[in-house]
Amino acid sequence: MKIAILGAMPEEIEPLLANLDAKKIDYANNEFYLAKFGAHELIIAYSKIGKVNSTLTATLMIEKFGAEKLIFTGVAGALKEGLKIGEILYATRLVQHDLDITAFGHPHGFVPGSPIFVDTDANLNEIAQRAARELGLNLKSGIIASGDQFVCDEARKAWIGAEFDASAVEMEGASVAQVCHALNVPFCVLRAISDEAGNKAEFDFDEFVVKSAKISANLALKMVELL
Ligand code: 4EZ
Repeated sequence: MKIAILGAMPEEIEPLLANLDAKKIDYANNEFYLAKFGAHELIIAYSKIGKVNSTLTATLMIEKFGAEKLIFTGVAGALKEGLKIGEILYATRLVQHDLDITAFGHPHGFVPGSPIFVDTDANLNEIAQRAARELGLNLKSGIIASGDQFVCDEARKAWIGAEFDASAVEMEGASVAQVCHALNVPFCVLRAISDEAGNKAEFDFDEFVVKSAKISANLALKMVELL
């Protein structure tokens, strides 16, 4: 099977590439890495940060490179008290927290023709849980909210958490979800916590991004072993 593993930043996929002998293809201002892994063919890329970049890369992985399933791996800011730096979750569903036509009476996150929340694939989430057990990881789950903003503000953090009942915040998951939903490709989103999205979150992010990204990437690779 052709399986896409997508991150947003180099740090989020480098732990994968370190373990593989991959061939690099440059296309559309992106780098795509092709590698064999057991019976599977992997397509690995980092999209660059944000919803637009990740939309493009996810679409290319599916439409140009033929990915049949997609695993997103990376880091996120925690919105809930119980989720700490270094812990990891999978998204049950994803929403765009910055999509706003509320002036017309619509709810936050909604535009006509698209669902507010996109669910991740139950089968992949099941495999993520099995993979986590094998690695001895305590895999949590929850709603993930995405937007084109690094959240490092207590008020914004509280609002996103309350409005969408979201557990974590990042900048790509919900756009990748829209792509996979539209193209009928099963997908999941793994995110290890790098910061708590409050004041000065950027300092925690810088300190923990590499370590947390590695935790998520390892889980993604273990999932591929079980697929
Ligand atoms: C975006 N990613 C962060 C990109 C940071 C620095 C040059 C994940 C993330 C995140 N996104 C970790 N913590 C976050 C937060 N508090 N708000 C938004 O996907 C770029």
